[in-house]
Amino acid sequence: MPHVKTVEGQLDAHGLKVAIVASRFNDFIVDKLVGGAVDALTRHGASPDDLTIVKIPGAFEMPLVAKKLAATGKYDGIVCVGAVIRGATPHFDYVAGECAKGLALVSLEFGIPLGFGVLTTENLEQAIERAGSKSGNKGVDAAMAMLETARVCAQI
Ligand code: INI
Repeated sequence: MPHVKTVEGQLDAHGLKVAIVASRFNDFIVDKLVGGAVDALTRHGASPDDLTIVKIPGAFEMPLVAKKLAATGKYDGIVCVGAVIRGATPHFDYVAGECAKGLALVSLEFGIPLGFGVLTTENLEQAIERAGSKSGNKGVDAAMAMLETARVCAQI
């Protein structure tokens, strides 16, 4: 392949100010995602003093809080972690859909990197698998995606 100018983000979190928005609903799962996000960011150089965890009731409330945080201009990125687990009613679809759609809008409206670490699973077992067991930790993945995106955006 010929040499092609390539822009890519380094996974260096030094100096980054990051808000981690975490829902209390299913908190025994979400706490693992928060831990994963904090661990990933600090292992890549972020100072714990530059991280702020913001707790909210549920995934439905996440877009508004992310929007308020983005509007402060204080953060280089936002990591959103939550767990929406399907129940017996269509509630899941409304909560998960509005959460994902709203967060995408916030990211675009404010031009802020936003890691989407909200699990949307059919059952509790799938959520446990993604919160630090056999399918990894989606809080880690969301934090790393936010970090890489922040570093890419800084170069564009
Ligand atoms: N919120 C979640 O974060 N996860 C869920 O699984 C969930 N379910 O299944 O209902 C959920 N509902 C609460 C919702 O996010 C709001 O907090 C609530 O409707 C009040 O506005």
